[in-house]
Amino acid sequence: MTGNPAATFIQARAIEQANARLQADLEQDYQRLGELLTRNGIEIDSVTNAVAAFEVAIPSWGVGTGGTRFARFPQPGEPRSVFEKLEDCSVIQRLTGATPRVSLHFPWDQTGDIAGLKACADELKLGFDAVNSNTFQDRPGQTQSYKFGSLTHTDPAVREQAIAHNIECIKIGAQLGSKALTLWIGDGANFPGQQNLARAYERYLESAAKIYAALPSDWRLLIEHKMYEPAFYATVIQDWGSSLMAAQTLGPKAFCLVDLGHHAPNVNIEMIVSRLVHARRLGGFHFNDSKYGDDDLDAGSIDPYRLFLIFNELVDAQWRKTPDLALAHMLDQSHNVTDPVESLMSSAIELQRAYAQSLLVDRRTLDEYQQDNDALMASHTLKRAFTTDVQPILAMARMRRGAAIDPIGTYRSSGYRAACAARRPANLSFGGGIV
Ligand code: LRH
Ligand code: MN
Repeated sequence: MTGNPAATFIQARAIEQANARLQADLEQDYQRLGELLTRNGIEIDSVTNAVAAFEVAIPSWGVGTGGTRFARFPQPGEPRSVFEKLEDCSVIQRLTGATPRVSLHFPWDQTGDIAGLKACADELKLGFDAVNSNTFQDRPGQTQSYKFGSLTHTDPAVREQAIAHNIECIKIGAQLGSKALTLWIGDGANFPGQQNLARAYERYLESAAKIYAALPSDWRLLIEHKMYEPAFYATVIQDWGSSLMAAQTLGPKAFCLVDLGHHAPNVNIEMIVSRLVHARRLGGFHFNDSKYGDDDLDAGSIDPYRLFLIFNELVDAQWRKTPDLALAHMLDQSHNVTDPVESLMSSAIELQRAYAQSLLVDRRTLDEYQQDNDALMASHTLKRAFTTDVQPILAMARMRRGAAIDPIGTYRSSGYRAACAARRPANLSFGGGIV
């Protein structure tokens, strides 16, 4: 795998040189924040260590330029294969230190050389998180169409094809070291009456049980619900209730995955998170942000307080000693107007920010205000943590992991994108869709 631009352009030395210029100011800011937190009984290094240990997976489909049904405006140096996608993912990991794993999507990341893919990832010091199946698109040579659904299709031949594809994804994932399958299906209806809502759900449970039975013992099935799109009247796994009932029906290896963009505007997602934690069935997240629909915008770019409130529920669950809260954190975004590498780096950092702020919540005091029904002071206690500028903690966590104090600045001065543009002839397909 010679000529890997990530190794060439984002060298440790370049990161050290860039950090050297910023280190003194960082240490000053860090010390000042440390003094402030000490006054509130918080040891800054304990927060920095927790942030440094926080990891989120990169969606392989996120490093290419995304688009909408109207258009896609590719940019220079787009990755043309899963191998080039891994190169870009390793740049994000080198500069943030927070994204050591990649979540693949099949058949988008199909390659006849799975062993080569594993070797490439090993060389780039990347691992693989949950694999994603795809029974929401037909591909050339496919015998059964998914036009009217996949795992819930009325025709058993279509369901069998979809089940076989998911089992194939598990097999590939197992070769790559993944430990989970994310199962999102677009199955549903566009017209009232088009589908028997109850029977469709029963077909889902029957099909998903066959996929569940194929899971290796140490794997998990992550069920992803979504309110609408591509179905615009009813979606079989439309909400957290449908997902939770399915997980509880399938078995102990089935969990619910919360994609932030899969809810109606203003839905209280942190409440859903709290309920799934209570049910011991919260399996992970697809982080992104949205203003209207499943916009797949950068995490924390529209409503950072909502992101904070979600992490606040996770930290509160830890504080209440909720057992076995092992979560798969993943980003799931579509980058239509920014450099995907930059957007994914800043999104990973926005998750770290929300996590760090959640660790600053004075939970004992908050608990007292809640017991006393002092609504205002309870709200203020949360807001105080949210309004604390934790930037020095985030940068220090990166520096201590050998990553960049200023990832975007270091990336831009590395010339990586321009080098990729020279190395990867433009794929000028202006088609629609996410990839
Ligand atoms: C569906 C979804 C799902 C992926 C796809 C790329 O909207 O969130 O997680 O398979 O996006
Ligand atoms: Mn998703």
